[in-house]
Amino acid sequence: MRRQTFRFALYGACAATALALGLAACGDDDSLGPDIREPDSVSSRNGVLQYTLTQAPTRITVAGRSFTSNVFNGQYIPPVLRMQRGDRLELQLINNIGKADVQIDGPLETNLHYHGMVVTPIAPGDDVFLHVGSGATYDYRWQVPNDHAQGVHWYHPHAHGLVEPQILSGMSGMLVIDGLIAQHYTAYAGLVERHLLLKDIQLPGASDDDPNTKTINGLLGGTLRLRPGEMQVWNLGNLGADAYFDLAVDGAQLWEISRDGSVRQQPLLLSSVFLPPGSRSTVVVVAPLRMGNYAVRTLAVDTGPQGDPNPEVRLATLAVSGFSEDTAMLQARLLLPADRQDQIGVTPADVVALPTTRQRTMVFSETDDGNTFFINGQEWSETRDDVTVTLGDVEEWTIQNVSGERHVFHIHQLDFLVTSINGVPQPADTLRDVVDLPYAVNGVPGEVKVKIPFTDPIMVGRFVFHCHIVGHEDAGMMANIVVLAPGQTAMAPARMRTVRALPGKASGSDGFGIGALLARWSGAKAKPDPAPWDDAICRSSDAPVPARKRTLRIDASLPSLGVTALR
Ligand SMILES: [Cu+2]
Repeated sequence: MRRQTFRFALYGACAATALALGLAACGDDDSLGPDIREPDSVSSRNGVLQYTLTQAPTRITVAGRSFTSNVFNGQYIPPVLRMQRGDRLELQLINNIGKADVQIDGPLETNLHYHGMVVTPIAPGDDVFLHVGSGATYDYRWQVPNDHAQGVHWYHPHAHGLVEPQILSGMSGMLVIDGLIAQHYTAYAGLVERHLLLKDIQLPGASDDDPNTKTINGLLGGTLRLRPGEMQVWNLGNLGADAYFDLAVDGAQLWEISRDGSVRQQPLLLSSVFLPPGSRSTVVVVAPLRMGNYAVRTLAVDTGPQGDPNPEVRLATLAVSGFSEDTAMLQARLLLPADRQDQIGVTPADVVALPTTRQRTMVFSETDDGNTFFINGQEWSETRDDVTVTLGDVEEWTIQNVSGERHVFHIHQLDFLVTSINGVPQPADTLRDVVDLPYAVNGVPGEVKVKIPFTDPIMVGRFVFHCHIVGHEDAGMMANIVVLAPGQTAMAPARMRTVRALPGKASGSDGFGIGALLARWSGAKAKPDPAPWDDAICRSSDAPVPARKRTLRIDASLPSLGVTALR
């Protein structure tokens, strides 16, 4: 507060000069941090996004500190991957992870998960049961459904037990399915659009007891410049590992138009944007009319008596200067529903209308020392299927948190509807793929009810749900779910497979070893070991590998589910 008052005083003295010159505001600009820049982006061409991500130790600068860390393509803030509905991803991942100053002491297995994407969980798609070994290369391939939610999603490693160090190193990036503004909030097509990656990191020398350092696009204390009254579209994602963000901008209005990549049918005015790890929000920001410098803060979050510290931090400054903009007409648009609602895809109303076929309870717990984490009393096992459903089932899960700290429920491959939190009914105003689980108080568990439609044929296969405080996930708080196709009675047992580097390729080297070069010259690709998971569906893992069966698309067999997502 003190700082803001001081800045307002400066504004009074110099505003006239600034206006006369048509320049950016006040002389105290010198005290502002560097501008927060847009990340690089790569877009699909002719329906295909071809890209290579190489993970390797690189010297980076985060929050003003320079050190080595394992990042994608040499960048702590890697490119935003931009795709359209119907596009195909062809992404090559090269694992050259190695020793760095933070988090990682040598080569590690890894992989990629595409958080928020309703795509196949079967390799070479979004399969977290497939690891990419040190020095190996893997080609991910999947297609964006034609009715996929248009919004902000993200990519990050999901190799169980290694997720926290890899995301804390900086390996996470944004993935956008275009169309939110162009189709559903067309009046805002002319606004400046930003992509702001919120991340947490343990800087070199930081203690485990210290709160992680938080940044926006890698900067702590950066500057976001707007004109008085200007409106902008900010795509926000908590792409960090463990920390909560609760973003507030002094003096500005924040209207959420998308949550977790799902279009809101009606903009929602927020006093702050609460972003548990993994969640995303697209907001229309309305800058204050008065010139000056305003705090962009993440508010303190009470994570519970067993939780990690999550204090308030001033992340950046909103610098408001220059000629004012009359945005009254555009602001009036914020009171109106989204355009072309028939083009949104699955809506909350669609999920509400589905009859619930089964109820389950999921209990999130942990040991008193906070080192081991459980779902329904069990740590994750790669070989145990915890939930089996059949495509078309619609379940209500009561998720209880009996521990003294918050957890974060996330399920892959689909979006769900939150129906109540601690007994309070929730409006059916958006779908989500992440929801915060309040901690237990006086022995009363925190409790969230969600309605989960297992209705989209694309999800047939095996995937996971887990706590998205990824340190908790790594320490056991994850479970396996199998979605069977109608008529299918069982799925082959789960098993992890690892894509190995070809012989002659030294682990953790630069990716240009003899083996890798030979592979490139010959066109050969490293193969998962053992055989790919998709060939194992509906058969014993010991059975001989048959020719691949195209049995997973079952469009014609589900005529009566009433969900627009069926394809
Ligand atoms: Cu947790």
